[in-house]
Amino acid sequence: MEAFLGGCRAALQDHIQNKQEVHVVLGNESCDLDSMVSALALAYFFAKTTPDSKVAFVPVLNIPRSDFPLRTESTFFLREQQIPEHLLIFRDEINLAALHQSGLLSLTLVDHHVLPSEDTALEEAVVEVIDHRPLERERRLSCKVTAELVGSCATLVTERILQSSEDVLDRQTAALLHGTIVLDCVNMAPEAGKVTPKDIQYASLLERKFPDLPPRKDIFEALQSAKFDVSGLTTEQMLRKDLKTLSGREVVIALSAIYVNLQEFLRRPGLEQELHSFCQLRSCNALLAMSISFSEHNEPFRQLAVYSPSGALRMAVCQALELSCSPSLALSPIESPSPSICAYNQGNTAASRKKVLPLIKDFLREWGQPNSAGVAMQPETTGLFCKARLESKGAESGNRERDGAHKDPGKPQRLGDDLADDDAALPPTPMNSLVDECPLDQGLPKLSAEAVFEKFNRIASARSSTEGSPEQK
Ligand SMILES: [Mn+2]
Repeated sequence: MEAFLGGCRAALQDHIQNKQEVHVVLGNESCDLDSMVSALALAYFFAKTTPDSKVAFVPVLNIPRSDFPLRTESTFFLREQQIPEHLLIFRDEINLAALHQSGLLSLTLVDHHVLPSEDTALEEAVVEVIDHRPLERERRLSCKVTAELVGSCATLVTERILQSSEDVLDRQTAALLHGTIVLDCVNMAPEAGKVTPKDIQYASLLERKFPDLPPRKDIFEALQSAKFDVSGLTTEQMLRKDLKTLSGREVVIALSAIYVNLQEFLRRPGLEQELHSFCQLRSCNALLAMSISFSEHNEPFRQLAVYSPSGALRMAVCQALELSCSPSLALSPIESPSPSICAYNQGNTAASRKKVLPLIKDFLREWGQPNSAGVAMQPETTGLFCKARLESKGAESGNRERDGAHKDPGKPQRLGDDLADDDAALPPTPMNSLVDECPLDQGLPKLSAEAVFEKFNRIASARSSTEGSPEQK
């Protein structure tokens, strides 16, 4: 794998110069471990199985290189497997549109199957799709489609490789695929609702072929903690790692998920200045930092902090959150290092960011209205606001342009996180954010016979409902 990656950049240059075909294998824009590993492994497999080909096979990570440090589980796993990051090719290092315009591009999509709107021009270049979510789009007959509802796209890539040529797989590639399947399938625990029989089949096959692969439990724990290990990140990177931005008529509020204890975060040196520049850079008027950490018994613990240089806005946001009744966040104030930051423990641990987003959307609708212009809302007003929220449910799409969630322009959309938050029609992708909601939200699951039974029922019915699809392989 490493030798293959080492030659990719030169091959790419060479093929562009000599006007020869470049076949790019592209993961989705979240560039999570599954997307990265599926792209690397499949491109490697293509290159190995077509040795005399005039085509250059190039895996491309679908984020700018500067965002890669935020994908902590991916950087960790590459280090573990001794694959240097500089060998990788990122989306900002290859001009796919230009390649396509000169007729040199063919594209295989892994871990997604619908290109984002900015990339629709590339649609004609797609020759193959391997994805593990329900298909949303019919494709041309010439496009080869593999779509199965398994826990990890890496499972389908492993299947593809092992079914055609067993000897292609080296240990590095096998370790990458195996670790990804184990992480995506939550250590193959049926009660987490991710794993399918096929994931188990291919994880086991990899283990049989490479008996020295570390135990699943060890890999899972290492990757899971790397995923939320933000200790190596700057404050700016921590805030950017899992960020959503909501805009109203007059103000923009950023919501950042942070994966440390809030007190620890609030102790970071120069924090107020960092928050200030973060907001300024993104034209945000306020920042809501939502933290989740876990007790030693794996119980989730949520806290949140509200920052705004504007006292009136900060107080109004705090009041809206404190007085919210659907859901009640059960906030209790904790000490903060600065008057421009209000910090809370959040008693309601079930109120994920997904549940807080509508509160902020409603707040933005109210803010700047005649009855609250420029001043903090009074409790009575907020009471009305709470009622208004219930009434406005279902009518939300009317306000889409103004109040709808939109992504931070500096950061590519993260498919997995956004589904429940905005109205945009995005393909469903696996969850990446613990703050939003994930199978581990309530801590690691306990195994029960009912859970296993329920899970297999679910798989069986998902199967029978997709079997009729002509694109199913
Ligand atoms: Mn995936």
